[in-house]
Amino acid sequence: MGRLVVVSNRVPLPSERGAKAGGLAVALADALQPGSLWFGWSGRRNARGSAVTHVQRSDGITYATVDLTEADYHSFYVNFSNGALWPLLHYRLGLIDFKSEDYDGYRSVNRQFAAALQPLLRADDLIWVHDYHLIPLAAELRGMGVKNRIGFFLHTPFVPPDIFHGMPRSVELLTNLCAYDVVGFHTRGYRASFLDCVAETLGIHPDPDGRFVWRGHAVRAIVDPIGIDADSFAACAREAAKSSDARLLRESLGRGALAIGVDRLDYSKGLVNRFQAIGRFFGNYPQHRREISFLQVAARSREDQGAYQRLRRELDQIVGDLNGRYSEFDWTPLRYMTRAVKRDTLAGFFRISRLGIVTPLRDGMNLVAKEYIAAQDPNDPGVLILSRFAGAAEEMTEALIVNPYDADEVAEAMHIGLSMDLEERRERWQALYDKVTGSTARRFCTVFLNHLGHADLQPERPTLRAIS
Ligand code: GDG
Repeated sequence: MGRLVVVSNRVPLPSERGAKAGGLAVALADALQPGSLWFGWSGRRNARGSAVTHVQRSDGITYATVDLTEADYHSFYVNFSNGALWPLLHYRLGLIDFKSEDYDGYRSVNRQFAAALQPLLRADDLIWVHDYHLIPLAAELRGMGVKNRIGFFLHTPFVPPDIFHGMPRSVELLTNLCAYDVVGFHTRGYRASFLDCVAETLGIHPDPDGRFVWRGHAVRAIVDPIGIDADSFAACAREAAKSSDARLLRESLGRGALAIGVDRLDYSKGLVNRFQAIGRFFGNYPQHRREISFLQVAARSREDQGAYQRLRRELDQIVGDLNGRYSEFDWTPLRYMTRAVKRDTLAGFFRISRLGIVTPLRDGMNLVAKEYIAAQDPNDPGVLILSRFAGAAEEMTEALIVNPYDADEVAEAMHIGLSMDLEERRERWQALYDKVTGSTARRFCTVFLNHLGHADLQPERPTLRAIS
């Protein structure tokens, strides 16, 4: 295989990794061998924009980044990527704020990225592009004569045609995806939605393996669920559960148990519904008051967007109402933090929690569900409550699967989880742990790169049909 070139919107520069190290850097750790290149945005905004490429090396890996102008940052990143594509891909058509000038900015930044990346490429590089910010990148690179294998992985869900076409310029975005050799999704459902869009919109009928040809170019859509490095997370949790932070947290609970939620502060994560369900739980099951405290860590994100500012205000109010209503002078039902907590500290908190609450309204995968399972004590594991609308629910069927919109159902799952006997907790946890350790970050990378590097991308049975 040739050199691996990873492209993502934000590059986690080694010099900047702090408390919130994680995400893509952890997922790709095994794939990023010395000699690899990681390209993307530096996170900086200035007047020069992408004119200069900054290069730094660490552990044999080259990190090449460009800056964005203030105008590009707003149109490409804030307005189109996060203000239009993100809600679209999470089924929230009502939140889409589409402006054609933002779309032009999105295309322009993808062109700038392609122009900055192209001179750095070698003929046999394998290029792996990540996420919705960069859908047009392969089309731009192809336009510049780049013939390398290029793969794309979408970290969010993909939506059915009726939703997808709610977005202006959707056909252009779809055909842009067809400029990749491999397009990866977390679940069978997302891939099916993409292939439905291809069939309905382009009149092409992919074969059962997700292969099709678009304008002479062979494309393959694959299912490749992302995972975590479960062994190292479990080891980290074992140590962190002995730390002073975990001890202080446990002491603060008295004889009560802990339920934990950890999410970016994002409307897709279902925090409003979750807090309503917690209120319903204490209302419907008063016997559990004082028996359990909820801890929600919701690190602030995308704070320059109106939808996120409104969400934060709404959550502040719900937390205030809930705690005002149910608190006792020596017990708080819901502890709510909007700043990030260190990764190993979180692992320890997961381990000492009796319930893990993961109830997004939509989520591509949700790694917290996997981390919670990896962190548990095998002798006394906690119970995972998981939304049916998280990609993780396709695999993690032994969790208590809930509809996050149904406050009564989520409250009941909390009651069931708290009342569950040790034998059932162990059985469920073991089955989930086997899945989490079998579908790791390493496997995710290997599967994708095998398809990108070795797959015979010629469709076996291409079937082309024009729209009549
Ligand atoms: C996107 C997709 C998909 C969270 N708070 C803190 C913190 N975290 C860590 C978690 C976890 C990661 O961030 C979040 O991953 P998720 O998967 O839950 O969600 P997104 O950030 O929305 O990620 C998602 C993912 O891409 C991968 O494809 O699963 O569906 O939306 O690792 O533990 N880490 C630290 N402090 C925090 O306060 N250190």
